[in-house]
Amino acid sequence: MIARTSLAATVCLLTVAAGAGCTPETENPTTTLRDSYADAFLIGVALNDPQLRGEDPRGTPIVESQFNSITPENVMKWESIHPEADRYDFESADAFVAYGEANNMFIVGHTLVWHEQVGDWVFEHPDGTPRSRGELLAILEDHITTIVTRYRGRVNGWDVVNEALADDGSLRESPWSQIIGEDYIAHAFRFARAADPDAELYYNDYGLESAEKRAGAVRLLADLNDAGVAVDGIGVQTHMWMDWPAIDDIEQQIEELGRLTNVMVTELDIGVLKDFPDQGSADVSLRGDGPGMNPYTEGLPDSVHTALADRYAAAFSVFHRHRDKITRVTFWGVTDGDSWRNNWVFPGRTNHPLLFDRNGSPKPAFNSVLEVARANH
Ligand code: 9MR
Repeated sequence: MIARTSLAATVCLLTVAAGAGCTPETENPTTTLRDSYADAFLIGVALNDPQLRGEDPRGTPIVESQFNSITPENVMKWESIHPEADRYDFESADAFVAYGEANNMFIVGHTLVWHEQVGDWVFEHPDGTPRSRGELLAILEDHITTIVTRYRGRVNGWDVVNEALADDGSLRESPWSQIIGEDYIAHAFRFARAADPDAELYYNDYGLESAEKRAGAVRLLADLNDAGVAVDGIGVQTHMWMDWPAIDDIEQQIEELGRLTNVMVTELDIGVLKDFPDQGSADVSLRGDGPGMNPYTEGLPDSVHTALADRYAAAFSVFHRHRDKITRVTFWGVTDGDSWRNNWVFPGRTNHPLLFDRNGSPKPAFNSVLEVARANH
């Protein structure tokens, strides 16, 4: 558990969570994440359903005080917003956009095209036979046009295509690539651009710290450019572990991609548990088990808090150094209890990957992120 040396420091930690600054004698003056990095990049966060309605007593004060950009963790995914061929459900997505506007936040739409969380009806006829390329393109156009038009001028940027690359940098085998072919990506960007010419359009993926996969992203951006398709930025998800990736690889990724387009860190978190089964995957469908895979069900030891704080500081030092290339850093969840990394890769697995603990209190990692900004001023 966190060792708290004085009541003043404890009060400080709690008031920071509620958005107020404080200056206990033991600490530097505290400010918020978004203010600390105001001259570097936006600081975003992914919201779950209660949070996007401002109805999470623990998370909402943190969201409204610490962040200036929001991404919907799930409610704009295909199966949520377009569950059946002739039925869209905009209720949660509407609430998300209204919440972002009410709080003057930069609003990101996530995600228009992905191979996960999309119903079989998209790719198959009711009798199970596959759709043709023409049919699937028409469905894709209807989906993107309907959603992007609805939020035209309100959603500032879209993750248009998510995770289209395999780990070796080749095009991922998915119903999108198998039925339409690799130009499904170019088509998706064209449909989105036509529906809202002023929105920023992004390609988003994980694992681009690996040179092999990143080479695929570089090829993809070049191919899109050759096809006359403008991409406004690349999202590097940055789902980290304590020992992966090397900080130098993060830096190389930002430098290399930053020469081509804007870079956004779109899904930042740092898992404190054993990476499984292979380094750098954020594949939600992974399942597995093994010894030593769930050591912190009762809380995080001080030593791991400190190591996590150091790891966050190292990452933010790189982000800050490359603030000319990075437009936004978004955390994938508000508190540890909200994180997708719990129950992954087996039920009951307890992770602690974010800056706020399960009570909504800032962790040492929160202060270390603020400290990087202070030190660089
Ligand atoms: O955090 C999301 C989790 O709640 C969902 O169950 C899961 C499947 O939709 O997606 C998680 O978010 C993923 C994101 O949309 C794309 N990159 C990987 C993220 C973590 O798996």
